Amino acid sequence: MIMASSSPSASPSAQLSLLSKPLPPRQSVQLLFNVTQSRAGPRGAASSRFRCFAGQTGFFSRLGRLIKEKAKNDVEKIFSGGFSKTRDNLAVIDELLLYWNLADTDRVLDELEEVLLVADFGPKITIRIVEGLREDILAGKLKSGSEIKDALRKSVLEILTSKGSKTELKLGFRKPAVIMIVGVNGGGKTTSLGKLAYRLKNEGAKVLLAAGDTFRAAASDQLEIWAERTGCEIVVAERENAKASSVLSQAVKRGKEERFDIVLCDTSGRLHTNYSLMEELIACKKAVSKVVSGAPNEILQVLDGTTGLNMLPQAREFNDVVGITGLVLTKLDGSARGGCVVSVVDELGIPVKFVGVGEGVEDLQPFDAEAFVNAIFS
Ligand SMILES: Nc1nc2c(ncn2[C@@H]2O[C@H](COP(=O)(O)OP(=O)(O)O)[C@@H](O)[C@H]2O)c(=O)[nH]1
Ligand SMILES: [Mg+2]
Repeated sequence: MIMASSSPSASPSAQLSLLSKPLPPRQSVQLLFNVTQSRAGPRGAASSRFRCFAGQTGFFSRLGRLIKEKAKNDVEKIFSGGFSKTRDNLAVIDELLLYWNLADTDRVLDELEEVLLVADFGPKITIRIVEGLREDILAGKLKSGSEIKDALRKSVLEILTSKGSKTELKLGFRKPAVIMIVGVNGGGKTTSLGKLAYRLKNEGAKVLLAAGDTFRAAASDQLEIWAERTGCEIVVAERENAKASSVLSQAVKRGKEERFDIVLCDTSGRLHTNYSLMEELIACKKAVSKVVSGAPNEILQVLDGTTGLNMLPQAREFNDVVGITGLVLTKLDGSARGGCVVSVVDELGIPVKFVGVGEGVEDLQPFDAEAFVNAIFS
């Protein structure tokens, strides 16, 4: 096993966090948390949140929480870039509702249905939303275009929060926490892993990358670039045709010995229909759990947002085989089909934990249902 080491210092942009200079992991997390607390104002909610997470398992809870909290500060970015195509697509709704009157209800709702389908909300959800609106309009509960729009936003938010509300990373309490990234080829696994490493590192975690994509020679080179970019260490296979499970196992062993906080495991892309490759994922999961009990703490499946509803069978199959704890929906910047986020959560009941909104190091947003709804229906 070659343990390639990258530069230990964070890239200049990595230091653009709330800290002016890098601090040791524990200290920086604590410091950042205090900043979050003071931003939240003097009200009780923030201080009780602090007490609640200050136990022995505090580090990982705080980390998962912090990353989520900070998403709220990133909302503007999602507005300005991430979901712009979806938003443009849904902007027709405003025009539709501007001239709405009761007599016109059927035509307006038919058109609304079409707009939602084009944005990939999926037939089931689209019908549920539109019929819910029709009922409320006919019952006299919604009396204007803006009330209808508010009701539409509320129903989307309700779907997202009732089925997929646990969007924080759950990292357990043993070090290192292990996160495995899985999915089909080209979906954005390696890129998302790199962006996640950047976020975690910025929050003060000591992160180790594991190049578990042993099928393609170029795959570990790609991950090494991310290791350099984010200032993280990396473990790569020492020989060709190494088993992915043994690379991941070695990485987690090193993570344990050297007190890393988190090991991020990349894996090869595989079609959900390829049985032997899916078996390999099970082997990876087992190998990792032998080193640290309870690991992997998260198995995140990366889904390509541009494939829209085609991602559903893929996600179901991966979930059946390895048990997916969260989804990462990528390439939502390039797609007008952001509504698929809603169908995926509703159909699978698996929370979307992150969304990819670009190729840059900062283009991975922790998923926040309210911010998402605001972004697409602004
Ligand atoms: N626009 C955009 N491109 C992305 C995003 N995530 C990944 N990509 C691109 O998708 C391609 C495949 O990504 P990669 O991480 O290699 O996929 P993998 O095969 O699943 O590991 C690369 O060109 C990435 O830059 C995203 O959120 N937005
Ligand atoms: Mg890859």
